[in-house]
Amino acid sequence: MMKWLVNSYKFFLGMAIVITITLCLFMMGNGSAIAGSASGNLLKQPSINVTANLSNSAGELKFFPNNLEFTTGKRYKLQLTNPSPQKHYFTAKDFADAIWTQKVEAGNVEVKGAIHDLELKPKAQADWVFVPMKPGNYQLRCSIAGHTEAGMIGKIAVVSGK
Ligand SMILES: [Cu+2]
Repeated sequence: MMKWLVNSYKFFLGMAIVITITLCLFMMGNGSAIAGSASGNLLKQPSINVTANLSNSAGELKFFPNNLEFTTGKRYKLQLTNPSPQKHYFTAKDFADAIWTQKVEAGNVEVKGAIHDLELKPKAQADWVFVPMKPGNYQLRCSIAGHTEAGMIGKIAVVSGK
């Protein structure tokens, strides 16, 4: 009888510890994403610079490169340049929904908050600073009439950093 009591006591104590650890891990997991964007810990991380061009000086309707890859939980500065003689868009709505945008810097202006697409005039440059949150494969395109159809498209992959 006594042994049974001790064994069930151990069992319940073990269960309680497992549940407590699980709850703690769950809360830490949830908290880190929020803490990352809110507390600024992540913002102290030096950014990983990635460059992409919208078209080129010859005016080809392509992105250079047309394949981009990012990792969740890292801070990036995507440096976009339009070296062509006409305006282009960097449109990636689902990608924009899968990241946390810190800011977009262009000229002397910093735009904070959610961004879905950027229009770059000829010779324009803009830096998009963000932290990818959700892994997935996302479509990139230029939404100027006819440009997507002409092949001004690309792929953006977000891979899990865990
Ligand atoms: Cu275009």
